[in-house]
Amino acid sequence: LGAAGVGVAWTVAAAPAVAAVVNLQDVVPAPASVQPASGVTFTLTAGTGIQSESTDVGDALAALLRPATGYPLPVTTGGGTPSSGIALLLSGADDSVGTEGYQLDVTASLLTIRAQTPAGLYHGVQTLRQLLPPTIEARTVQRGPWTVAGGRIIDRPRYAYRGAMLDVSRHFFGVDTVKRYIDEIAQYKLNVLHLHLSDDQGWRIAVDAWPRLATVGGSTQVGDGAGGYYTKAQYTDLVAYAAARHITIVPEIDMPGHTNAALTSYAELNCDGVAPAPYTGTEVGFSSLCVHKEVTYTFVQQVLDELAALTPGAYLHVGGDEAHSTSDTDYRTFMNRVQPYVGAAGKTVMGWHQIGQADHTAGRVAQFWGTGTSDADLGAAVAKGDKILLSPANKTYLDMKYTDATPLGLTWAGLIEVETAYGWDPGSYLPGVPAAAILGVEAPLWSETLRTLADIEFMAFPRMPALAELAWSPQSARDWDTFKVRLGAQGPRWTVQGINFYRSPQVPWG
Ligand code: TNX
Repeated sequence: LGAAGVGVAWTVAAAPAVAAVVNLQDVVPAPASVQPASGVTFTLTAGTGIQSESTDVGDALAALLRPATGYPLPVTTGGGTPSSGIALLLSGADDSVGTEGYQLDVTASLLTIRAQTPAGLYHGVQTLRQLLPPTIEARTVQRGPWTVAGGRIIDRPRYAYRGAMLDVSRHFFGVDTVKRYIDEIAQYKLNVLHLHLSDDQGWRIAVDAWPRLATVGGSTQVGDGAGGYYTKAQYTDLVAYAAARHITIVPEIDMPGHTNAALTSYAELNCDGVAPAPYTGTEVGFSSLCVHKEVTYTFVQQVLDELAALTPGAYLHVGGDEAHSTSDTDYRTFMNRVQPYVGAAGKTVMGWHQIGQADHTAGRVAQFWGTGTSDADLGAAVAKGDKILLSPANKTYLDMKYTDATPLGLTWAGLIEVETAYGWDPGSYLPGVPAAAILGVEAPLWSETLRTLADIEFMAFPRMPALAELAWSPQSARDWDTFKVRLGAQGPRWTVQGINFYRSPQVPWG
């Protein structure tokens, strides 16, 4: 600029970097229906108030918006529709929104989210977040304006079960890391976090009746790290943290295989009465609970009872995958005896799709993790009346490398670039499985190669949001060419949030 003393009155054209207003349809996952109102916008100001019929969701919205705007955004709980500001209402939504959907209406003076439940309002808030500039995600005051495009969104999920799984066994992740992942999946309207709480390398949940599971079985992980486990208080805190974000935690105790950490903790659980050494490698399929010992069933029942008591959600996941050291007959004997413990504890059985070998139990869910599109155990599960949760490994496994050059992850199910993760229809993926049998989609993240939050984020972003769209959006709203642009626009949000993401060359990052 000009030197001091030059007699020119500069007009400083160094304009504030005013972000373009986000189009109403540029949301991930894609809403079911969008009607923009051209020329109309709503702008948050220092005087905006939030009137909410759900105190929790009103407070959650205010907590999201206050840091970056610096506005007070007072939350009031009166009913009815105010004439200006933001209103979160538990009535008046279009019937089609169902129990988890919402209707968002944006006019110049009033922004309303209507839903039938707090969960629906919460999902509407996640949409509103994405309609504001990316800097809304900052935790320090940023320059506005905080403008939202006008119009209407009517939205609802395609599937009731929209999940992510985190393997906290191969590498242990503490409460703060799990909470951060909960926050991340909540943004994309997932409603389940499945925690893989036990495996050969570590047992991660305290069990009062069998305390050495945590203190001995929890003291290892892949490699030479210290491992760890959740106390019951910590686990309860995680369950509540998730519930506040309308996410249910599904706990998994993997059995009868993947049990070396339990077997090393208690010699009596072994058929030969000898505890094996702890295991910190990454092989699978070498361990099994002792199917013909009575103590095995005392153990399993007590573990499941304590886990059920910690679990407000409907499901207990009993694993059942890769039981390569258990004969097929023993596998059925074991599962047919164990599954009723879940029902007796008031919960519904979930298992990896091999559980189709065992008897059906009421409401059972078989989680398909194959790399093909047909499988004998899957077929048996469907024939017996199980619901199917889709986690095909070659599409949804977030621990698979993106390309040969990805520094983290495995390759056994193939390389999964973003378009591969995105480009399939859960409704018609498995021939012979009726669309009505599909409960939903879950994206598992196994942690043999992952040690840190940054590692988790690098594998989950951008594929977790891509898979969230399969679980939420109607197939008719999905299209790779428009999705990749919407996804790219999420990049600046992740940058502001400090999320370590993979900058896939398939995506035009905003
Ligand atoms: C297979 S998927 C496993 C896990 C591994 C994963 C690694 C499944 C039910 N079992 O034990 O961690 O592959 O990708």
